[in-house]
Amino acid sequence: MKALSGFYYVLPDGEETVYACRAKGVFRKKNQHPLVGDIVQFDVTHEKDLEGNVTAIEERESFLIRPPVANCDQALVIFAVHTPDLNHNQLTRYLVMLEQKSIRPIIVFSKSDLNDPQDEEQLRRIYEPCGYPICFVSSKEECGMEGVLELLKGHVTTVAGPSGAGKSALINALSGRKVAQTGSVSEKTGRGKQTTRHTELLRIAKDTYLFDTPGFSSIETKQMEKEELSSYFPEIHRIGCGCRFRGCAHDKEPGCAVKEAVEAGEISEQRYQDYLLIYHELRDQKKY
Ligand SMILES: Nc1nc2c(ncn2[C@@H]2O[C@H](COP(=O)(O)OP(=O)(O)OP(=O)(O)O)[C@@H](O)[C@H]2O)c(=O)[nH]1
Ligand SMILES: [Mg+2]
Ligand SMILES: [Zn+2]
Repeated sequence: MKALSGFYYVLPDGEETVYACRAKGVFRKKNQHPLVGDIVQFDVTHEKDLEGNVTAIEERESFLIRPPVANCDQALVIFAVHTPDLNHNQLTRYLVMLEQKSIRPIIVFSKSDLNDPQDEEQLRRIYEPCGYPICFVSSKEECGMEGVLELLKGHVTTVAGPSGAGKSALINALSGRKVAQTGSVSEKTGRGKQTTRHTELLRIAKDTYLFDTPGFSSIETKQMEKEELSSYFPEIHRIGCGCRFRGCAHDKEPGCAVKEAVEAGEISEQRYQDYLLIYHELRDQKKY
């Protein structure tokens, strides 16, 4: 349920109290660590003090390193439009990372009470062609909660996004009580203050679990071949079948259906530029 200072908090099946466990020996040798969300086996060492040892980790259905979670089937990618200002490239890197791990992204634009009237339409134009659900929410004014709750029902979902985006505030608004600690956004730097320091699995309704996770200001997109990248952009992947050359990188090639779709407004210029930026990064890192 939670990992903190070398302890792994384990909730036995059907019980209410967690055991503080260590994970020794076997794991260190294999350089393996339990992740929050893991299904484990453990031995009780002190029944009275609720202490134990994790002895085995069951095979994971899915996992992420940033944020560090296991066994979630979808993710709320949470970004504010203002405070902190939306970074499209970072948002796309989160989406790519989730596609890479076969975890379904749900885009959540938070703090809608701070938005300008044209924001929603503009963002929908950019991200709707991806095909992911898109939600606009205000935790402060408790707007948009039903739509998100509907998408969460029966799932184990992680939140992901930069510090200060309002991930913990949204978890509190969704569950109707204060289960997660919230911080603030620095006026000086415009960044969040890294309030959530550990990952924790929270039950917010029957059969509905959410991970609260720490924010990451940068997600790197490295561990893949450049040829794989377009398959993690659903709208580019779909249209890319129509390019003249097989293996078209959608960069400078003639007869590129993707570039035509960008010109026709079917793929957003923003997403295309973010694709190219990451593509060139991957291409150049192979040079040395
Ligand atoms: N105006 C407005 N502010 C919000 C809203 N949701 C969150 N905030 C503010 O945004 C700040 C950061 O919120 P958190 O929920 O702590 O952000 P977080 O994403 O969990 O950040 P980390 O834990 O650092 O990763 C706090 O000052 C919140 O009050 C909202 O809907 N509207
Ligand atoms: Mg938080
Ligand atoms: Zn192409």
